[in-house]
Amino acid sequence: MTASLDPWGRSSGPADTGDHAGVLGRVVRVDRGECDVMTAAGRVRVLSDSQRAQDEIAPVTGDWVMVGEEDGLGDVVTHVFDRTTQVSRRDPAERDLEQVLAANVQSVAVVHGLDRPLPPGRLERLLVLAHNSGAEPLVILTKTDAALDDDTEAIVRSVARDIPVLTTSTVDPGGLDQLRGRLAPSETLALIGASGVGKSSLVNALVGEELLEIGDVRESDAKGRHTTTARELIPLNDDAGLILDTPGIRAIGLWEAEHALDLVFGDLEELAGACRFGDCVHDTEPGCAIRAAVDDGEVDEHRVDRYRALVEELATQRAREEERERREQKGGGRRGERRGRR
Ligand SMILES: Nc1nc2c(ncn2[C@@H]2O[C@H](COP(=O)(O)OP(=O)(O)OP(=O)(O)O)[C@@H](O)[C@H]2O)c(=O)[nH]1
Ligand SMILES: [Mg+2]
Ligand SMILES: [Zn+2]
Repeated sequence: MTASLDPWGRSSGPADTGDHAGVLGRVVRVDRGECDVMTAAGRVRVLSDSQRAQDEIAPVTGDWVMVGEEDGLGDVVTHVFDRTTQVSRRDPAERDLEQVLAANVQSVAVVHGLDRPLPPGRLERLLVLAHNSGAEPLVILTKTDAALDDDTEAIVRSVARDIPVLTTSTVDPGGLDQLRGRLAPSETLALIGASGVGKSSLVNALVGEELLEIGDVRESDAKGRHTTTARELIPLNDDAGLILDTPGIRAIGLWEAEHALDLVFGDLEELAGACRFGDCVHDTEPGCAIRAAVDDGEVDEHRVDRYRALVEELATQRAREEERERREQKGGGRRGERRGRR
């Protein structure tokens, strides 16, 4: 079987569909226990309870899957193909679990509405999360028509360093064309960001119709109302790829993202290589190259603080994870073990 069964005839499927029985499709929407899968025969609603059925990982939006019939259950996801990328965070409800937000995307856009400020720490986290997925990160600043008269855009550009920053609005065809131009027909772009920043509005503007529900924002601080509740994959016009819209995220817990810190903190990681002690935490150790750079006014102390906090958070989480694995090995393993992705 080849990827020619791709439902849209353009979004590249799994490299090898192997000998799995059933029908190939891509998950376009996930709700509790059920999901919509686009197959060559159209969109089907299926049970996504593959964890129980297959002792497998649960499918998420963007996954390539096989759909088959199961006695008494109807259509179910019978297999989830390995992901080329996955956007994930620490589950806000269960701190020791990974929550996958999107799969098989080629780029991840951190979306921000210029009608509100963006704390640098929040952007740094979102960018690390985006980069950690294995996909290309970018920043989309929307609502240029309603922008606060402040320096948000400048702050964003300084935090983003080498990452592309696009500015647009739902009433700016130029910005929208630029965005369309970045997305090859076979590619998927995931949108992440806080509620109310204009993710779904952006999708509607790109599609050219009011496909997704849009919510207003609170007047006092432009906070959104969590209008979007499911992660959904939307194909744009034939020559413009697919977009994956997500609900606004509040908690941006990073998950096993140590190696992704270099995207926004590459200069600090390089400096750290010159610290006298290999395990320097850049606090009060003698011979700390990062502290020296702060003293010389070369790097911003607050940025160093945020970097140190992230390093520590990830190390703590890693230690907990290792401890849990040790416990589980003693206990004889568990069902539904999370699959490695790299
Ligand atoms: N002026 C202006 N308003 C916009 C623009 N884009 C979105 N909005 C408004 O911003 C509000 C929130 O838009 P949504 O698209 O629902 O935001 P969202 O990011 O999808 O929010 P959640 O689904 O809650 O995560 C709505 O009132 C939109 O009309 C824009 O470019 N300009
Ligand atoms: Mg939305
Ligand atoms: Zn140091």
